[in-house]
Amino acid sequence: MKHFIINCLVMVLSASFVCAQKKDDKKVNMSEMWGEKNVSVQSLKNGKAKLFDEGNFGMFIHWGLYSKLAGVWNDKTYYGIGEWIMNPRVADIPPVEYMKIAEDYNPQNFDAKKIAQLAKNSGMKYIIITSKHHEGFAMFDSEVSNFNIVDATPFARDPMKELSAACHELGLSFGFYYSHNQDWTTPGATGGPELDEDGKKAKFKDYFYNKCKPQVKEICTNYGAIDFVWFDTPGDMKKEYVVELATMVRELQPNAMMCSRVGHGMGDYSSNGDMEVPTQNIEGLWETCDTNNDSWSYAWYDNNFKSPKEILNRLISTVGRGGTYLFNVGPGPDGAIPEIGVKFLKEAGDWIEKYPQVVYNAGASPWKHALPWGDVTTQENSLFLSVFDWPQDGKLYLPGIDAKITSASLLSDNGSKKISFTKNKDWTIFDLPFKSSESLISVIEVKLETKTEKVKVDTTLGVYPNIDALLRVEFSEVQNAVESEIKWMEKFGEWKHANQVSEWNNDSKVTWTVNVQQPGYYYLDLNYKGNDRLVWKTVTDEGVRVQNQQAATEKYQFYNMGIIEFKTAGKHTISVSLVEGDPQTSSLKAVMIKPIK
Ligand code: JFZ
Repeated sequence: MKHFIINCLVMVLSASFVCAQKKDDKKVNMSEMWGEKNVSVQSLKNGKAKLFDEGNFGMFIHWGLYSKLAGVWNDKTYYGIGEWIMNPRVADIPPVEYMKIAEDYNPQNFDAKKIAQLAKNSGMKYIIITSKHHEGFAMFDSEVSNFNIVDATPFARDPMKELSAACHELGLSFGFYYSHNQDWTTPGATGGPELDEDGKKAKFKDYFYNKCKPQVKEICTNYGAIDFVWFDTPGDMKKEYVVELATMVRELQPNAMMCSRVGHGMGDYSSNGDMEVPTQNIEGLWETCDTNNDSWSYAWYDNNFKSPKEILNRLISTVGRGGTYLFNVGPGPDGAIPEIGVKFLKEAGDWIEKYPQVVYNAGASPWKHALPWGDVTTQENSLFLSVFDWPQDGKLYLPGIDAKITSASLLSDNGSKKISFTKNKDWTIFDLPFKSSESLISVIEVKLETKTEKVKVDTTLGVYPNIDALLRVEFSEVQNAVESEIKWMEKFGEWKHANQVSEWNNDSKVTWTVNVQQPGYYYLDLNYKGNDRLVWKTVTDEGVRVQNQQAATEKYQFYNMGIIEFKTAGKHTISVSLVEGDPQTSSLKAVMIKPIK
């Protein structure tokens, strides 16, 4: 994991677009990432990580000079993450010209109280905001560099003072993002000009001691108690600098949590930065950071906002995997958060207010992965089944649980309603009303005789009679082929990733074990990419074979293979292999098994 994240950080700096990682690399002990080797996760959770661990939901804000540009330079729109606009890989704006933007930057509609109130109403427990991003512009009053919002702009206010005060007033926690390695307008910093004002070659050391460290000292002294210092993109920053910086933060703000992106294992928790919810549970303290549309910072064209349901889905799934969700908004040129983003967040917040037990202090799902209809979070003796896809036939199937259920009820803010359930082998089948009473996500509370952390769950993937089951390769056994995680950018800086199996040969095979609820016929779809046409063969342990040729493109897509039969209920294996086609360019991502209606 560590190597993986660092590879990707390096990749953000370099020009390569894809990085692959062997599955085994991912199994690195997570504790290596927290840095503080002597501090156990449990004592962190009882101490300064309590808010992070139990709150599970925070607001991230990307705000800087780039917000004024909104994705446009010299009348041309640059698509991709807006805060990278000055970078040579985007609009390539010379530092001197970029710095001039500050001269008429006046985000008059910035309202700290409104933003803090939005975070609170949205159910978030803290705010982490960019005090300085890669552009090098300080969004706070800095004695260290005049390139800051108070000295260099007509706005002339310190919005960080206002926001930290507003957060504290509302009982929210507060923290800063600070780009410690990259600073594109400061000589000597990574990505910065090579020569200083006197035309001499600048060193990283100069940037570090003249800007980075003193500015981090400022954000750690001038804003009261802060709860996070979120460093980013350490790249190949030398360990001695990272240690010096992290040590200073620990001295000045002993309660501030630092994320793993400080570098060299000095963080308190791991930050996964791929805008995606992991598919498998992860132990320890970690967060997924994600954004409310596609770019982190405001871009005029980017109105691809996640719906309230999507926000909740991602939040609940992150908590279900054992993590914390950091959700970003980008204020516009005027300093205000775009209206759609505000509206959707508030709707998500209204839902959380009705069902706080699903999110706050909730534990991970004992299934260790999402279920086709939704996801599970836990608390004491209760399983909370958050149903994202309400079943049309009045039945909700839950596989593999071997524990006495004392009650099941459909929650709602005007009283919960008991629901009946039956057992069928190792499946529990709940009887649901045909129509959900909740427009976003319905929650069923299943109370067990024992605490959920003691409960044994068979995590085998199910094949369901009433909903499509997705089997990803990360849940399979791979023989004679290579499973790896690939990452790529769709728009610039917009990361997508996939676990995939490639490097096929005649003996290659990918096998899933599944738990089939009802025997019968199902459609079988494969998700793959490749060239030209491919022939795939799927065989079950009952000797049923589905073999077919379909087209292939360079993008992962689902293709219908035909009908597969499970003759009996219970555990089965299904194995997929490549029969014809280029083994070098073909890669398989997942299998889908769909009930036939
Ligand atoms: C970094 C920044 O470059 C970006 O502008 C934004 O602030 C984001 C939150 O963080 O981008 C990253 C860093 C790491 C990964 C992906 C994007 N990663 O590890 O996958």
